[in-house]
Formats: sequence, structure tokens, C-alpha cells
Amino acid sequence: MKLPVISFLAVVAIQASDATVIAVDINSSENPTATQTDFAALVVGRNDGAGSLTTGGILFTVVGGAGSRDRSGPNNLTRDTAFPATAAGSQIGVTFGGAGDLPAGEWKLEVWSHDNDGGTPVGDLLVGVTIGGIEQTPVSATSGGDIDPPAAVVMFTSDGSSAYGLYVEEDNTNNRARLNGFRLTLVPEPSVALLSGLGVLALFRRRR
Ligand SMILES: [Ca+2]
Ligand SMILES: [Ca+2]
Ligand SMILES: [Ca+2]
Repeated sequence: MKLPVISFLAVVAIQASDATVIAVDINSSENPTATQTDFAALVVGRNDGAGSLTTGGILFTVVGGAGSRDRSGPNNLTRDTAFPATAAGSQIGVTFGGAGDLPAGEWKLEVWSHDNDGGTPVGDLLVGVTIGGIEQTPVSATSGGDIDPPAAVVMFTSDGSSAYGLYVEEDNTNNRARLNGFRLTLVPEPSVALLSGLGVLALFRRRR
């Protein structure tokens, strides 16, 4: 029975390696080259909070930004952030191109964020997806500085025709939302891998 099991795992592995992954590190223009490995740098102006990047065929544009800073930190991803103008209920976001630019399918969005000014995080934030510019119900993000786990994970489905984006919002009046970076992964359709694996399994069973 060893061979069928190995075949099943091989099919799943092939499926996983085909996954579309778009990882973006928000870099401050103070230090635009301190980029996390396997991430693309979206450089945001220190004093105007503006920036954009085309990667994976999609134009990512910061919205609501007012500035950015490079701080000392545990890694190149979370050491630098972009932030909005005001503290109370403040928001900063990134658009994933325009209508129809994000391929259809189920996406996993991982977001790294802070609500402090470098150093020790002081609380939580809210992270959500926008569809056609409309904010969807957010999830709570644990403010932190590590790469694993990310501060928030949001699952959403693209219809392949709407415009998508993300937003990070401060959850109280004392702190400020800060965006470190994000990663989009197009989730492989499990039915394909599973059915292929089961098919191989059935084939070997029949031959025994
Ligand atoms: Ca960086
Ligand atoms: Ca907070
Ligand atoms: Ca960053």
C-alpha cells in the first residue's frame, strides 16, 4: 500500500506548487531596499504615504496613506510601515488593481500590521477586504512584529470581475493603524487534487 499513498501525496504536492502567491512588503522610502525575502517591495513615501507596485500582473496602490517610517524591527517585513493621517478609527488600504484584475477563485489574504510606532504593539486592529470599494466585515488582527503568524488572515472569493482591496483600521481612538505588508495566495481547488489522488488510489487497488 505504500505506492498509492506516495502517488497521492505527489499529486497534492504538484497542485500546491502551482498556487499563485503575491507577496508585498510595504517599504518606507526612508529605507526602500530593506525587503523581506520572497516579497516584492512597494515603496511608500515617508511624507506623503503614496506608493504603488505592479507585481503578478496586478497594480497595487496604497490608499489613505499619509506617511511611512522605517524602524528597527525583528525582520525586513515588519520593521517598516505605512500609516494614515489620523488616529481615531484611522484606515489605510491597498487596492488590488481595478475591476476584473484579480483572477477569479478563493484567495487567502495574510496581513501584517501594527497599532504602535515601533517597539511594543499596544492593541488590536481590524482587517478586511473591500469589494467594489465597499468594506466587508473585518476580522480582528493581533498587532505584532513576527512573520509567523501574520496579524490577520482573511479568506475571500473573487468573482473575476469586481475590484478588490484590503483595509486596516484602528479599533480605538488612542492608536494608529500601520500596515507592514500582505500576501495573497490563490487557494488551489481541493477537489481537483483530492479526486486525482483518490483516482490513483483506486487504480492501484484495482491492480492488486
Ligand atoms: Ca521592508
Ligand atoms: Ca488598537
Ligand atoms: Ca514592511
